[in-house]
Amino acid sequence: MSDYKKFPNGFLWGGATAANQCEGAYNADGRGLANVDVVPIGEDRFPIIAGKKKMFDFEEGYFYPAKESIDFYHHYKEDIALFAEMGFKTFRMSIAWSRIFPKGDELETNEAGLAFYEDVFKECRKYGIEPLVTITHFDCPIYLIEHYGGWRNRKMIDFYERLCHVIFNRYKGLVKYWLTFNEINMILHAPFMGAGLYFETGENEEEVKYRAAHHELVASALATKIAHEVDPENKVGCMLAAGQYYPNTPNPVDYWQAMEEDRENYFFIDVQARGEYPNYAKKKFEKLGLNIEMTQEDLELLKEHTVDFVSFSYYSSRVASADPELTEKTAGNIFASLKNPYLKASEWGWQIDPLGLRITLNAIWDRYQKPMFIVENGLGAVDTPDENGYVEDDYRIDYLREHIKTMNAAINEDGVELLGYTTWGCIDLVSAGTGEMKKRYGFIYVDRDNQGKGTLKRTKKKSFDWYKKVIASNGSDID
Ligand code: P53
Repeated sequence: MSDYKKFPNGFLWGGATAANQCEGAYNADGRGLANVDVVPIGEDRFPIIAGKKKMFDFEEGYFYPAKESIDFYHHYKEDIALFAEMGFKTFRMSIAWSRIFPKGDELETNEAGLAFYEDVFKECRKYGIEPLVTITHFDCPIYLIEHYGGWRNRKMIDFYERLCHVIFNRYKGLVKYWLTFNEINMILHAPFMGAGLYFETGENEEEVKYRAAHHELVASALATKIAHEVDPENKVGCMLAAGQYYPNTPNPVDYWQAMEEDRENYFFIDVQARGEYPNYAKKKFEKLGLNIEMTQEDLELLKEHTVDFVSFSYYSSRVASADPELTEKTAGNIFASLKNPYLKASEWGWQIDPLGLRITLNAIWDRYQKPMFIVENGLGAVDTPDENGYVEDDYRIDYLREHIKTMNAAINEDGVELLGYTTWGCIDLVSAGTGEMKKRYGFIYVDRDNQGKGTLKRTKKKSFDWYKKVIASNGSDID
């Protein structure tokens, strides 16, 4: 791209992880069990559907990949040193709620859990790495699901509020950037993740989901309020699983469908960034007869405590059609959409669309005019180490390079405001969608396979040195 220019000074280059996908040590030092611990491996790992068995506990015969994961819990010093070697300016990670409140509703905190994150943040600071912390990344203590029904219950707002008070105070001066809920729109697609929802037969699932979403939105506004009160330096962001919808054809009904699908996702950010329920959502609730209880106080909180920035994950664009006959979906994606014939796909069928990132950045910027942060982007691929354990992952470098180019164009040619970029799974970790280790995103290879076997040894891939160069040149040298 001929117009490739410099990235802004202070641009936050880095990588992203989530507690349950890398920490392991699921019961160490008093940690409680969470929903993310009890999902097995495989495409069909979220079997919580109406009328079916609910999985709240470990079961014989199942392999739970998150139990040990890549054991970041015991390797964080080594891992952060490697991130520092790449020159990371920021490191995105999440807090496991059940390390701090093992059940979720207690008044006392688990000091060992709090101390662990304090050590991790201090380790980051030692190298000048700014932590970017997701308060909940798909995790919810099992106890809260069993005893309160997860986020369907209003009481969850209080428990989350308590968690926020504790972490904002404890980590004041160590953490400045916070994200309230990872991929908040995921609640509509995989409601057991994050929201801890399961349904009874015959229940109005749509109503339960939007009620739980309302609780999360209020909790997010409260988090923003508390974060600012505790430290005016704090910056709080929302987080969307993004990817603009394209109409399948120029037929206006397809355009309309694409708009509707976009709204289904942007709905959450409309509330978090603008401070009120958009009219189209109110009308939808009315039309579907959904009863979502909202107090005057809720609405005031939403209005007064909007987020400071909008963050999102981007893996691909999506395609919408009004034609019910069209069913050829992209594979292996919770957000499965129609297949786009103009795009290639990863080994897991996720379609690759770098220009779609520029389109998405512009769509979000046009909608909110708030600073943005790309907090996930990357290629899940099978890596084959050579006899020395080295992986030549040119495919990953190509993927990232093409996305960095369009990101650069969005900043320099379109004028969007972008704070930073953290690639997903900067060190290989467990896949959220399938539980596999085989689906790798990292610059650092971890010796562990789908069955949990391996030495956990860390080895730099070819992309490690490439990303190091990208960061050292502040994005000027991406060859
Ligand atoms: P995996 C689906 C679609 C888009 C984003 O996903 C998604 C998912 C969940 O699979 O989640 C985000 O590991 C999520 C991360 C996750 C990453 O995308 O299935 O925030 O936790 O690991 C990649 O390849």
